[in-house]
Amino acid sequence: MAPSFPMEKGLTLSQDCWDFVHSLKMRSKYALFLIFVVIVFVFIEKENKIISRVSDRLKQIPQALADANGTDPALVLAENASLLSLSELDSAFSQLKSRLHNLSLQLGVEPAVEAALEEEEEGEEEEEPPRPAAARPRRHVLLMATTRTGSSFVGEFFNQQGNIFYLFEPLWHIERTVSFEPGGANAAGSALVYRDVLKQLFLCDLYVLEPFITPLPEDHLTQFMFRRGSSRSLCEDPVCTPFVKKVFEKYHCKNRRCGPLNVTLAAEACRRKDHMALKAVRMRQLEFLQPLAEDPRLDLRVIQLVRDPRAVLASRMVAFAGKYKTWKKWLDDEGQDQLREEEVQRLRGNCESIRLSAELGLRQPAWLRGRYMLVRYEDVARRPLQKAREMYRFAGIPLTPQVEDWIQKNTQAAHDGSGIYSTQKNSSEQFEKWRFSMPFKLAQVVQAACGTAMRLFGYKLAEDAAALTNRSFSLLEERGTFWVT
Ligand SMILES: *[C@@H]1O[C@H](CO)[C@@H](O)[C@H](O)[C@H]1NC(C)=O
Ligand SMILES: *[C@@H]1O[C@H](CO)[C@@H](O)[C@H](O)[C@H]1NC(C)=O
Ligand SMILES: *[C@@H]1O[C@H](CO)[C@@H](O)[C@H](O)[C@H]1NC(C)=O
Ligand SMILES: *[C@@H]1O[C@H](CO)[C@@H](O)[C@H](O)[C@H]1NC(C)=O
Ligand SMILES: *[C@@H]1O[C@H](CO)[C@@H](O)[C@H](O)[C@H]1NC(C)=O
Ligand SMILES: CC(=O)N[C@H]1CO[C@H](CO)[C@@H](O)[C@@H]1O
Repeated sequence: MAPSFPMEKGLTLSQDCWDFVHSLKMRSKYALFLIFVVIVFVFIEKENKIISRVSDRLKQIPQALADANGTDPALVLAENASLLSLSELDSAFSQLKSRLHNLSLQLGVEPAVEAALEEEEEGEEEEEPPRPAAARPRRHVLLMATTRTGSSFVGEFFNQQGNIFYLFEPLWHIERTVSFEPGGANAAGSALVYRDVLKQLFLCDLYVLEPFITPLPEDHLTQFMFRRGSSRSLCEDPVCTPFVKKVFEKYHCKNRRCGPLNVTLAAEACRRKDHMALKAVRMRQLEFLQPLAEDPRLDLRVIQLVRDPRAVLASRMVAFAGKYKTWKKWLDDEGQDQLREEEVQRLRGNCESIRLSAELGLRQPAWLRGRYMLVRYEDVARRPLQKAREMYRFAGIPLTPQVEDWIQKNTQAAHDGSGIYSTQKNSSEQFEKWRFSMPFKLAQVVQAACGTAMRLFGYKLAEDAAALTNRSFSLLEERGTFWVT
């Protein structure tokens, strides 16, 4: 057999193959031949992947540099990639390789071995008996959403599970630091930075956030980790260090006092947990995630959360009133004023980027196969437990009673108008509340700008004001689980 490959890998493969053979009770020489073919095929595949990944790296200059230098935004954004000399590129690339290698050693995985196992698993799904929980591969779940889509609530589904390291909106720090001035970073530039930071975070390299935190952490200690309290993993022992002295702490743990966050302790906790999940409303374009989806160390799962754009706008106009002054003015002016075209354009742009990502995901290109799931807020609101089970099944992580209990507790009998935190029976009322307070002309603008996306997601258009407020007329088309058409 191919002697140029590491022993470990060969052994793992052939061991699995033997198990396979035994389970099928076919011990003829044909089986041996088949195994040989499979192994050779896997090896060729791997070689190809490595080569193409290397050439991808070389093509993606900003990414290589960002990775090599712990994602220094100044370098990525200020420099014109074409100005970089080849030698700079070379050294960035070798640093990147070394860093990635070190990271995978720290994680205790030999990337190639893990990848080989994954491929086996996929090919022989039917025959293989379920692995014990401890031997399950580490999963990395990205909850990809936009604001006001219920992503904090859905994020809790993962935050509440003890063996998942969960981070709440870590990209907030990046958005605050990276400037979006004309001539500076464009949307693609920021997406590249977001993507690279996400990758490092998934690898438990939490230090990558430090340059983006203000004030800069000293000694890897910070009181300014955004919404630390929304991440159980950052507030439990041993990451919660004893509280010694009172210092100004912008983001603190909810139920207990902890010392400033020690990023090293957090990174260690991240490595100890079986899985990793994070929620991000700032990563908009699915296509940018391809390098993460193809990284065998990550075994990425992307859950895209969407919501009726009419409800999203209604909710944003309340939550971010300052940003929607133009809209308010237009509504109050009894239609005297035209809504500024740029506002409509922005709305359309948001809807379109969500739609394009969803269409890409549903198309299931090879790199995303089995890694993408689309979830509607409305379905979560109506059937939270069922949707949680579907998401966990998709992620390949067993759902614990801990999470089920949390969902039961937090979706029952909260008649405080907190929307999603209401019972199933009442939730249809709650999640559709916007219908009864939204002026029809506002709904019309959204329908005109977002019609294509709405049709894709199964949000029915309201023909007139009566339809919008008609309780017996549902604006939701029922859709299946994964929506693969
Ligand atoms: C970046 O490169 C492009 C073409 O490669 C050039 O048009 C542009 O002026 C450069 N920008 C800067 C800031 O050097
Ligand atoms: C990787 O680890 C080696 C040995 O521990 C060390 O010399 C090297 O500097 C590390 N590389 C990076 C980029 O951290
Ligand atoms: C943070 O935690 C690490 C790992 O336990 C420890 O070595 C380090 O001293 C801690 N840093 C501070 C400033 O306490
Ligand atoms: C639904 O909510 C209303 C109050 O808004 C309450 O009176 C009613 O009992 C609730 N129904 C159920 C089934 O919980
Ligand atoms: C409300 O919708 C139902 C179902 O589509 C329809 O039968 C009914 O006529 C509508 N009522 C009004 C007042 O439009
Ligand atoms: C490894 C590497 O290139 N590190 C550099 C990252 O960027 C900072 C400036 O922000 C430099 O000081 C480091 O030398």
